Amino acid sequence: MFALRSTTAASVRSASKLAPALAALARFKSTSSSATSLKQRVEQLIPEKNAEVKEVKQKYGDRVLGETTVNMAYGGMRGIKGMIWDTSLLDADEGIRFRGLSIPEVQQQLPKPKGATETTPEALFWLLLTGEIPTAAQAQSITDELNSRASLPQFVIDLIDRCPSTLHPMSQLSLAVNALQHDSQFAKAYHAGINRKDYWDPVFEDSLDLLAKLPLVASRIYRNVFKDGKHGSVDASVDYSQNFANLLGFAENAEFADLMRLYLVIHSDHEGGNVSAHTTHLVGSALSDPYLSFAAGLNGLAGPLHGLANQEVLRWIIKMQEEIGTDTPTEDQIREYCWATLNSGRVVPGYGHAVLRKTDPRYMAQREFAQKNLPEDNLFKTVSALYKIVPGVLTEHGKTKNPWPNVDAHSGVLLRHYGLVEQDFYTVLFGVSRAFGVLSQLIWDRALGFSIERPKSLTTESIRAMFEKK
Ligand code: CMX
Repeated sequence: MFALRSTTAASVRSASKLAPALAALARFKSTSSSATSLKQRVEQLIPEKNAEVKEVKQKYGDRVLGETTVNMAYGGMRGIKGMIWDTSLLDADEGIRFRGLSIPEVQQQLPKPKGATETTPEALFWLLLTGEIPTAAQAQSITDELNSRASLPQFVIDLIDRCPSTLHPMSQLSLAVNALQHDSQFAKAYHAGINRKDYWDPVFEDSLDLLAKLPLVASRIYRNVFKDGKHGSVDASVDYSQNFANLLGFAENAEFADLMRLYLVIHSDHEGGNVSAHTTHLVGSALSDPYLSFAAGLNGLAGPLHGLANQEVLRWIIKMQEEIGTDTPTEDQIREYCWATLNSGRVVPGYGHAVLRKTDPRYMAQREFAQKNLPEDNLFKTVSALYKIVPGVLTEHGKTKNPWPNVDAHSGVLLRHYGLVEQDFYTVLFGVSRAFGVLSQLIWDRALGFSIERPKSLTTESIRAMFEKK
């Protein structure tokens, strides 16, 4: 990987520039097995990754990644290759891979807690940060670490409790995450004059603190807005998803905890260009701390074309059942309802994607969970009927580039089956999961010294001037 075979003067110069990084890599290789904590392991990997990035930039820094057309500039920068996101990569046909692993591979290869059928976001977090499959003990060490950090400052509790129940749960989540910034270790370290080489360390600490606190924040919002306003506490003997299930009020149902594990794993990361990931990365590039960066990402996730689509899907299906007057609509009735939605100038929520061109494997993972655990659920049957009908309708409609379902088309029916029926809360669950992905990359952004983002914008007039010059 680091072979420097050329004997030109330039390559000798670059080889000598790489020497310290290569020496650090050699040190890393000899010490990797002694890593006991995730933080230690990340610290060991940083010199290697920095050496790799340096090498790639030296070798290929002048190469062109792709062209940008005028349509791309007007069309939401779709497909422009302009950022680095190492934790996951999205293929239009195959879907997401986390550090090279597909969702079924993640489900198969990552450790599971005793008695669980799904792997955990803690194990995934290790994979996202290191590119390595954790042992059961390593995954457990993240669980323990997060459990030990799970508490909220009183003023944040008061702040959430004072929100009117009419304030959308996503706004409450964003507000609380911004308030947690009060205790940002990165912000304090920056103020105290930390060396830029060490930025990643307090960003790592903030990220773990934030991940640990999110179930407490999210469940507090849920129980205030939709339940009795009574709150539980974190049980140090169980994993993150079981704790989250308990805090939400679903302690009794073991299947629900497994659903949470699946949910939190599959919604975590979807490469870097989507609105929530890109926003977190962009705001972080100004050295805003993880709380401020992630809160910004959450505000993007709260848009109906992005994460909020999961609440829209269930709302749309329930409205369809109400309007048709049955919870077992026929295929013809469903088709007619889809056309009515399209003809009234609205989108069919849960279908289409900016990158994907086939069924989202996150949809398939949830479908398999439903086939196993709730095959007779009427709403699941309707979701399955939609899967049969909507792609054909959207293809006939002729606008969308991808008529297939995305992740949001399936999550609501699973949550509803277990009694989590409050659609306005669904995007909060997406937000808790998304933190695992975007914070992993944010730690690497600072470890690799990524620059402040500043792409070039143009005016319509300047585009005319470019191409209409005599
Ligand atoms: N229903 C109706 N029309 C749709 C559509 C859908 N599900 N998906 C795309 N289209 C339309 C677009 O609105 C666009 O119309 P105009 O040309 O009139 O503007 C046209 O088809 C082309 O769009 P596209 O290139 O296929 O899709 P985009 O990359 O522009 O947008 C997305 C992607 C997801 C916003 C879009 O498919 C959509 O609105 N889907 C429904 C909302 C949804 O499910 N969002 C969740 C996505 C996953 C997530 O982020 O959580």
